[in-house]
Amino acid sequence: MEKDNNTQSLHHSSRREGKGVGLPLVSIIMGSTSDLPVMEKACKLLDDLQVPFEVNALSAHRTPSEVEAFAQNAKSRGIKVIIAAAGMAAALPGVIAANTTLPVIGVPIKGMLDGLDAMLSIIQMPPGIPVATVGVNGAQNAAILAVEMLALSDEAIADRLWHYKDGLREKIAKANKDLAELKYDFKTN
Ligand code: AIR
Repeated sequence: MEKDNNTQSLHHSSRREGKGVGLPLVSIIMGSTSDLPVMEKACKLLDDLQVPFEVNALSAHRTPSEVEAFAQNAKSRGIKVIIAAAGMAAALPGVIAANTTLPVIGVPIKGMLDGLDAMLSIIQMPPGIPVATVGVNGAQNAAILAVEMLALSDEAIADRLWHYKDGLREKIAKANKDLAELKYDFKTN
């Protein structure tokens, strides 16, 4: 992990800037640092909405006992939601979900087969062990879903989330203004 430049810079900046924001509420876990370019979108969203989070790599296949220990201890450490990302035979979110009562959001990472392998591995959980699965590479949506869960019991977070969603509405209002400028002989608006 220390050899990976992306991870190192993320690690350093969170150590530098994350002091004093309190304990993490969201834990982002990825199967490999090769998933980081996708998962940085989740980090950015949580940062923008001022939600304390941690980010680590664990693999259901390469470090199975560490995954179990992480999942079993997450709740007592104050974590409220887990976002777990993996590609290929993506067992990580399901194994975490099997070892905690916290909600687990799974992010299928596109590697082979356009990410269909990972998506089906994450979404097709047996009855009793659900994983809330977002689309392939849907890291940003995973973070928004996590924030929506936190917003159920935190008004300040709910306010920031509302502000974020307002921004999306404004974006479409602006898009429609731009589209109104398009000139075609048979365009009626
Ligand atoms: N992976 C790692 N352990 C188990 C799985 N399924 C996934 C990672 C990554 C892919 O395998 O989540 O998406 C390739 O990992 P790497 O480390 O070879 O780049």
